[in-house]
Amino acid sequence: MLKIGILGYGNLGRGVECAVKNSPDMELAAVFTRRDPSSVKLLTAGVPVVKIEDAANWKDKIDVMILCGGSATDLPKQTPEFAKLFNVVDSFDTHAKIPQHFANVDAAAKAAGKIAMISVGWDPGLFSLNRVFATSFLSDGKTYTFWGKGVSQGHSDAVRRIAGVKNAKQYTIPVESALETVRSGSNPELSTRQKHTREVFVVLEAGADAASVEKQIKTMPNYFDEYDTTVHFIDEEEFAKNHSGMAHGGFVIRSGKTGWDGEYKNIIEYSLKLDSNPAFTSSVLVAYARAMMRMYHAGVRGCTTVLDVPPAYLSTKSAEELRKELL
Ligand code: API
Repeated sequence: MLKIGILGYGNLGRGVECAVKNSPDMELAAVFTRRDPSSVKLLTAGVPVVKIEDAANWKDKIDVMILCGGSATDLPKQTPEFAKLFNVVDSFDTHAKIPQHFANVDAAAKAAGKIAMISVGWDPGLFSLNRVFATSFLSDGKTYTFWGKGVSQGHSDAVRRIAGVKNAKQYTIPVESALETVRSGSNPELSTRQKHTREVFVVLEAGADAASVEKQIKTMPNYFDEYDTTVHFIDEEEFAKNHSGMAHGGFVIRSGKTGWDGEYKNIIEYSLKLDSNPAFTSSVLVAYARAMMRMYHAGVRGCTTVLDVPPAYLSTKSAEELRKELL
């Protein structure tokens, strides 16, 4: 049995708890929180909730710590810090900052003799794998990623970190005409702005300055500055009534040519339709935690990503079963 720790008990943390429950080879050892532990009610009976400051006491009692904080401010600090004590998995999703985050986590994990895996989920994660597959199989072509329409946890979290914001939800909306052109195989040049728009619903704290919050959202680097973003200010009642969902999904599409003179046209499309973005991300995190520990036992140390994982390591089935049933 793999002993799993969860650090951060929000939507993602709760999702990991559910995914661990449904994994026959894992058990939840403890949940670590910044909040007062007595205020955190788990779904699993009998599992301790521990203050994050006391995590070091659990050093030898946890095989993998799954970090469930946000990419905007939590993970850049937490993942390197906890990689000194535990084997860690995170879902860091600021694409532009992945190389720096990887270097920080790699140094910490190698110094401690631990393994780590960053940027696990569906994008980055499963979509990254599909971009690598498609680009390798159709070397003469073009790859497109579309998200939505759906709730980006990363963007919603980033908005909630702005002073004066009480609650926020961000919808990523694909530009349908761009998606259609791409599906036709015509390989257009599309800028970031031409592929998606973003829509944000914000509940302000009393006395907060709406104009300033709107400006901070629209100019936020890596999250909003390259997009056309609409911001709506609403009250808590409307937020609870109309914005409680967390559905998301998207597409990775590559069209490319094969043959002597590129005479054959091919389109690869990978698609996800998710009722709950964090619940799905969590089940990806848990499968990669299993795979990461197989890599650890094979001698791998330092930071890794989904691109380094042999697919058979993800499964609870044996290599023989996989060859017979899924190959
Ligand atoms: C978006 C995507 C979503 C990726 C999924 C996940 C998240 O703009 O909607 O934050 O929800 N980047 N990384």
